[in-house]
Amino acid sequence: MSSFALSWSELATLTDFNPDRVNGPTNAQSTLRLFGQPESAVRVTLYRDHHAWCPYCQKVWLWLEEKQIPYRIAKVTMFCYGEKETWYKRKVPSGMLPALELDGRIITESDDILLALESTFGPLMHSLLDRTVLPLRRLERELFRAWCGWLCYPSRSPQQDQQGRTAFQAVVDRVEAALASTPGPYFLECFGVTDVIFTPYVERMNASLFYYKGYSLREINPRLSDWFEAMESRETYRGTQSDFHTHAHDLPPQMGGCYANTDPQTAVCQARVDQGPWFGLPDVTYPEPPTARQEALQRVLRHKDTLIRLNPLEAEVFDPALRAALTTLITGQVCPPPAGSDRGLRYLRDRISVPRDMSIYAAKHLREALEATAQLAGDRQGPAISMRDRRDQDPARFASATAC
Ligand SMILES: N[C@@H](CCC(=O)N[C@@H](CS)C(=O)NCC(=O)O)C(=O)O
Repeated sequence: MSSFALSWSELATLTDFNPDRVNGPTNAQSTLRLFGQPESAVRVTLYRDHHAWCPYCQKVWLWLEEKQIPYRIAKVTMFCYGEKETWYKRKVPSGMLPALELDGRIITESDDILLALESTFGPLMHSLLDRTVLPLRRLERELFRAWCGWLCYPSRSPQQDQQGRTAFQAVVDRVEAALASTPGPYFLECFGVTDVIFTPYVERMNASLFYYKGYSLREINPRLSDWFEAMESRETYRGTQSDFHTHAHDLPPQMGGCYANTDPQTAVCQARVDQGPWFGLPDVTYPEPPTARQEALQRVLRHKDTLIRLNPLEAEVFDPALRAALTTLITGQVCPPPAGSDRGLRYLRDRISVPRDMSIYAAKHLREALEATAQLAGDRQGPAISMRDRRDQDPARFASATAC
C-alpha cells in the first residue's frame, strides 16, 4: 500500500529512542561515560576521531568500555576528512590519534596508553606484556602487514593478486590455529586484552577484503567466524562496531589506497555493499535489536536540518523525499518521493557512517528505506564518494548538533 509522506512532527511522534549514553550500553555518540559512578570519579579523557574510523582509537575505546573506567571523550578531526583542531595540536603537536589524558598527563601511542591504563586500573584479564599475550600481539602485526600487502598495492596480474591472497591466508591459518589452541572462542582461555588488540583491524580486514577482493574472511575461516560471533555477544563491541559500507569507503584515504582485483566475485560483493540489500552481509550476525528503526529515525530527526542543507538537491525536493524515506522506514509503507530525488536520496544513503551516526542495524534499515524510496524516483546514483579524501564528511558542518 502506498501512503503520503508524514510531516516532521508526525515522524517525531513515532520514535522515543533515547538511550542512556552516560551509563547505558556502549555507543559512539557519548562524550561522558560513568558506568554508574559519580562524575568526580573521572580521571581519564580519551581523544578519538569524530567518525570512529581510527582503529587505534577503537582499541583504547573498547578497553575502557570493557573495564568500565569512567571517562570523557573529546572528538578530533582526522586529516583525511577535515581540518585538525588548533586546541588539539597545542595538546598533541603531531595531531596523531588516539591520545589519553590521565590525571592531567597526556599519553600518545595506543600501546603506551594501554600500558598506562593497566598500571593505573589493572589489566584487562592479561597485561599487554604477559608472556601469553606477546606472541599474539606479534601475530596481529604480521596479519596486519599481510593484509596491507594484499590490499594496499595494485596487482599487475591476477597471479600477483593470488600471491597476495596466499600470503595473507598463510597468516590467517596461524590465527586460526591460535584460536583453536584454547577451548573457548577467544584468543586465550577467556576474553581479554588480546581480543581487544585484534578487533579493530580484523573488523577492517573482513570489510575491505570482501569489498576489494571478493574474499569473506568471516565466512571462510571457522575459528574467526566463532570469534566474531563471540565478540558480537558483547555490548561493548556492538557499540563500536562498523559496517561494510563505512569501512569500504573510509579506508582508502586512511591507508593511502585500497586496490580491487578483477575477480568477478569482487564486482558482486561491491554491488551488494554499495547498493544493497544490506541485510545478510557478513558484517554482522547477532539478532537485530527491536529498536533499530526507531534509532535510525531519531538520529535523522536530530540532524535533519543539516542533512537537508548539505544535500545536493534543493531543500524543496529533498525535504519531502527524506520524509518519504523515513515514512517507509518507520511504517513499512511504500511512499513515493518527488520526481528527480533519486540522486539526493542515494547521496545520503552513501554517507551514513557506522557507528558514528547510528548502530549497524539502524543503518541497514535507513540505507534500505533510502534505496527503496530512490528506486521509485529513478536509477541515478549520488555523486561519487572520494577515494582520495573524505572531506565530504567534514564534521565541522555538523558541529552545532553533535552533542546528544
Ligand atoms: N602507532 C600509533 C598509530 C596511530 C595512528 O596511526 N593514528 C592515525 C589515525 S588511525 C592518525 O592519528 N593519523 C592522523 C590523522 O589522520 O589525523 C598508535 O598506535 O597510536
